[in-house]
Amino acid sequence: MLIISERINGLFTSVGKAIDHRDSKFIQDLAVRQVEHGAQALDVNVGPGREDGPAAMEWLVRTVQEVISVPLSLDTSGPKTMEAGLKAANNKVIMNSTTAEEKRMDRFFPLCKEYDAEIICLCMDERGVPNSADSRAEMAMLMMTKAMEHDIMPDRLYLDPLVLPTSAAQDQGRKVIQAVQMFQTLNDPAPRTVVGLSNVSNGTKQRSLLNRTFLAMLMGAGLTAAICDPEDAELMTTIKAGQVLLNERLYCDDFLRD
Ligand code: THG
Repeated sequence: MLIISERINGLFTSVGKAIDHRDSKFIQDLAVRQVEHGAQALDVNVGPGREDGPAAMEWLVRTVQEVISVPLSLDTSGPKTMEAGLKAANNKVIMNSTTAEEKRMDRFFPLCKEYDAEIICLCMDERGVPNSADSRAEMAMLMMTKAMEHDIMPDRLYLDPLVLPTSAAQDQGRKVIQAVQMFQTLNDPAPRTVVGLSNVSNGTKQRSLLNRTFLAMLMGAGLTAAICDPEDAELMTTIKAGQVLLNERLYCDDFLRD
């Protein structure tokens, strides 16, 4: 399971302020802490409604790269902000993300090829989020096909079924789990899958409990990566226990130690 930290995101008030003030120390301390807690990649997002998107992304990428060397997941829907991040990045990059909208794919897949990046394919288009596992798989297949037309092989992709808040769309959790299972049948070897885990608990009182329970279910369905908070200790022990139970981590009595 690839653990991608969700925390370098201007959506968090403190991070948004740090980006506004170009507070390198705050961002660097956070990035280091995330990696120390087990993040194997960092999702970097300058936050919504920003006029200085490209400049903020360039600064954010340079700032975190001074202290950590894990891959970055550049989280933006803006092509200019994305390109600023791609230009500034030294290490492996995951573009987060294209959707199934034609104009987004036509802009983002060439960038993906040019910068030799990996890319997350998010199951939504101009009509919104598909309402079933089948329609998510259909949309994932469409993005995979379109990527291949741009000479991007399926092994460069992460398919994201798009997790919705259980407080608002309770019927979607099961459909997302089914979609993760179906995605793996779309190619051989099975395509990788990713979710933005904390979406599921948005607007609820039991965020951590819902996050880790959903993650355990998704791991059982074969999920390969999650954007989540590695500082959530119970989430991290759930991941370790899941890996032991799926025979992906060697069992020993002290399996929580490493
Ligand atoms: N798929 C992909 N990328 C994504 C998502 C996804 N990126 C963004 C998001 N979803 C994953 N990251 C987060 C980050 C923060 C929160 C949820 C998901 C979150 N934040 C608090 C909130 O909104 O309540 C902020 C609280 C605060 O201000 O402290 O929940 O699905 N590919």
